[in-house]
Amino acid sequence: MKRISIALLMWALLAPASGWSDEIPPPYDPRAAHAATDQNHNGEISREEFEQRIIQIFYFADVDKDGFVTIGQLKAFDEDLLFETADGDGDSRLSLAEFLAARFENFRVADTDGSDSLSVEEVVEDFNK
Ligand SMILES: [Ca+2]
Ligand SMILES: [Ca+2]
Ligand SMILES: [Ca+2]
Repeated sequence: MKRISIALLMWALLAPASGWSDEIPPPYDPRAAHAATDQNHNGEISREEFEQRIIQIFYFADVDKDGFVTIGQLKAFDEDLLFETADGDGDSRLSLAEFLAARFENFRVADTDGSDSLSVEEVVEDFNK
């Protein structure tokens, strides 16, 4: 089974937006992904911060703005989501609700101490497993 990492998801919008010039960052840095998603910089990604990120990615991926993302649209932003698993009703496209449900399942798994938030360590651990 393909590994799902939420760090990859959180990284998704970071690289194109930040306009690196001369220095090419490593392709996926879970610490940078965590920092970018931790909006209030308290060292933890709350459910709200995580949800905001998911919604952001959904609307970026939904290029034709029909409220659904197809596998082709999503791959550009979230290449490691298990699309078939996330597509609960099997119509080959994901609603925001389906996307959120799939990603919050990942959140729950990554939150190993059950604090309802993700520390840097939890994100790094999830990334490395
Ligand atoms: Ca936070
Ligand atoms: Ca669907
Ligand atoms: Ca936690």
